[in-house]
Parts: sequence; structure tokens; C-alpha cells
Amino acid sequence: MASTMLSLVSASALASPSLTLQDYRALGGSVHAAVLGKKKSNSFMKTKSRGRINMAIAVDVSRFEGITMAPPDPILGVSEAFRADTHEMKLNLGVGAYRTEELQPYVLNVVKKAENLMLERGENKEYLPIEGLAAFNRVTAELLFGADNPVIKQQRVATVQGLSGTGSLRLAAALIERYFPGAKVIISSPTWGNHKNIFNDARVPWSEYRYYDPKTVGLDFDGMISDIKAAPEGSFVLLHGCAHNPTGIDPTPEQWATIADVIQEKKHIPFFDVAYQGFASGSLDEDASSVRLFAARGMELLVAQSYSKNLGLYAERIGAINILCSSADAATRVKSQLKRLARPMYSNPPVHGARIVANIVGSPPLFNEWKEEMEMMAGRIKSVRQKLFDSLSGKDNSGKDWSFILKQIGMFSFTGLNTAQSDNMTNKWHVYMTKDGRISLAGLSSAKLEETIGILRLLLVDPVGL
Ligand code: KET
Repeated sequence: MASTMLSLVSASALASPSLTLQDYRALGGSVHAAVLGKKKSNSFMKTKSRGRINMAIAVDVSRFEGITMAPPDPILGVSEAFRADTHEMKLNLGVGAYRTEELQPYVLNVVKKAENLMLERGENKEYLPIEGLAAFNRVTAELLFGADNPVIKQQRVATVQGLSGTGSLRLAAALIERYFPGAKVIISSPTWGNHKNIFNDARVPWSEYRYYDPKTVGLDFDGMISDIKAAPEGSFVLLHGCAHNPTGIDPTPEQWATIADVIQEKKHIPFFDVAYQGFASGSLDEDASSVRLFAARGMELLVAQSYSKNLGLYAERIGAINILCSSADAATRVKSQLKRLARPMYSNPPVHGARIVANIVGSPPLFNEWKEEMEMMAGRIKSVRQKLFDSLSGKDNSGKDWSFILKQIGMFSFTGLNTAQSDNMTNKWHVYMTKDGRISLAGLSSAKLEETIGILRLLLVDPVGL
């Protein structure tokens, strides 16, 4: 009874516009600064120290009143909106996650085999060391650099298991923030939507270098090179190792060599994000060639790896941060600091995905099976890309050059649709995609292709939209 009365008092008090700060204090102390529109320090302590009436106020007016609604995530928010849509024709071309021809999520057979092995062995669930599973760290560096790469034998790579690609990038960002204060990271324009958030939250300054040229729907190579040259000496240059997200446009081997020249000249540090190894060409080795080219030049570099896409281990959060140093001694020290940064953030990483990767990459038969499945997945996406091109160019007599679709690689096609058109795709046609005009080809099947193509063609040929 008493508490009901108190809540009534506080509710009416708060609703009344005539109450002053003093009135609230008389009621028993603090109300969140955001409600009063004034900054007050340590209101939580005051409330705690003043009896029941404050408790009642706290029920009616949240201490979190000052927290505004965050916008939905530009990529994962698309999946949330898709799930909420009940339309039977809905299609999710937003998130970069592989789908079967039936548009279902796909668990690789080789992953199921590895998991069965793990069950048979009855492995325990003890904490992993801070740096992760040793067998995983060994094979992941080998997969990236090549097992017989001298940098491995020379023990110059500091590898720490991370919370997939994102967590590995975040750990590296924390290292940059701590040991390279003020150093800038330069990132491609455009880039994967989460890169900027990662560096913002780690308080690492960043700026963009030119990458995509809408006129040619290709790489603005001259712009890229001059912006890398113009960056302050010793900047970190974030590069997509393969299958650039969102554009699907990668430099040629010759262009990679020039990029390496400029980075070396300017004493910059290359920082690769490798989230699609195997998905660009279908070959794990070929897709690591950019990283290997830089390593062969004796450069120090960082590489964040992810097994979300190529092994379909999205929810297992398995990846790694590799830091190639000029000496084994430096690598040992760098690794010790990565561990020190990881410990208060998440203590140690999860074991399940690490064991899957270690079992598959560490066993030649399973490794070969993975390569076959990898080729199958990359092959399906390539065939969707080809069909998209054939159908768009075949039925269109507007004279538009559709060849950009075939020049792009990886999971995505960067369609050139603007925000309004992308919104139109979603709001009118229930085709979910990111607002930058990116579509995930993995979300298309032959059955769904024609209807999507019809809409795409109309939007791309008639910029006013439908
Ligand atoms: N880097 C790039 C370039 C990337 O596209 C992703 C994921 C990641 C890192 C991180 O993946 P992780 O699952 O943390 O290993 N991209 C897809 C999913 C997402 O946005 O989280 C996407 O672009 O749709």
C-alpha cells in the first residue's frame, strides 16, 4: 500500500510541469539529469542513499532516460527487418551469408564431420589460454601465409585467436590505440560498414582513401595511390585481402605490387582484413596472394582473418589476428601485449569453432573436402553472377553496359542503386538489401533470379525508379 502511494506521488510529480529541481529534491533527491535537462553528478549514489521514495521515482523515470534510440545496423539491421516481414515473396540480399539454391543456410559437410570427431573424442570445455587454441593458431597462420612460408619457420607471426573477423580487427585496433598513439588508419571509400565503428570505438583516428569510381564502376587506382601517398608517414593502411566489400572490385596483381611500393615508400603499415579467403576465386591460396606478396617483401603487417564465410561458421565467432613482425623476438612481445589487451575484454576465446578449424585444416582428407565444398559455394555464386548478367544484358535494349557485374568478384554485387532505389526495392518489392546498393548474390537462386532481375533492370535503367 505504502509503495503504491509513493509511486502515485512520483508519477504525478513528474507529470507536473510546474515542479522545480528543488521540488524534486524535496521529494527525496535525484531524478536523472536527462529528465530535468540539467547535468547532475553522481545521481545514482544519491538515490541509493535516500530511502524508498527515490525507488518509486526510479520506477517511473528510467535512469536510462538520456539514452536515445540507436539506429538499426546498416547490415545486420536488414536481417532484422527481413525477419519481421511476413510477405511470402520476401528476399534477403542484405547480409553476406551463403545460402543454398533453396535459399537455406548451409552447414558444410566437412564441418559436420569435424564436429562428429570432436564428439567422439569427448573433449572437455576447460578455458582456452588467452591466445586461443594452439592447434588453431598454428593452422590459421599456415592457411594465410602458406605452410612453407619462411615467416612461419622464423616464428615472426604473432597469432592470437579472435572473436571472428570483427573481434580480431577490434583487438588490433586496441593495440594500435595503445602502442601507436595518434597514428591514423586509412580505409577505402566505401568499405565494410563496421570498419568505421571498430576504429571509432577503439578511439583510433581514421580517414578514407579513394577506391571506387562510380563513373567506371571500377577501381579508382590513381586516386587510391595518391591518397595512400598523402597519408601521414607510418599510417596503417586497411586493405581488403580479397573480394572487396561492398564493391567486389579487387586490384590486379600488378596494382597490388604498386600499392606495396607506395606503402613501403611511406613507411606505412599494411593492415589486411581477410574475411573471404576462398570465396573470391574458389582457391584458398590464390585469395591469400595479396597478403603473401607483401610478406615476401619483408614487410611487417597485420591480418585479421574470419571463418564466418569460408567455413560457414558465422555464429561460432572464429577468426584470428596475425601480426607479422620483422623478428621472432618482436612477435613474442607483440603476442604478449595482444593477450594483455584480450584478457580484460573477453578473457579468452570460445573453443568450439577453433577445434572445427584445427581439425579440418590439420587433416589432409578433411582439408581437401573443404576445398571442394568451398569451390562449390564459390561456383554457385559465380553462376548466379553470370545468370544475372545474361538476363540483364540479354533483355535490355537501353544500351546500358552491364559488364561491371562480371568484373566484380566475391559474394556481392555493387549494383549502383542509390539509397532511394534500394529503399524502394525493400519497401515496395520486399527485396532486402543494404542502402549502399549492395546485393548478396548468395541470397539469389535461379528460381528467384528472374523476378529480382525484373525489378533491378527497371530500377537501373530508369533511375527515377518504379
Ligand atoms: N570484414 C569484412 C570485410 C566483412 O565483410 C565482414 C562481415 C567481417 C570482416 C566480419 O565478419 P565476422 O563474422 O566478424 O568474422 N561481413 C558481413 C556480415 C556483417 O556485416 O557482420 C556482411 O558484410 O554482410
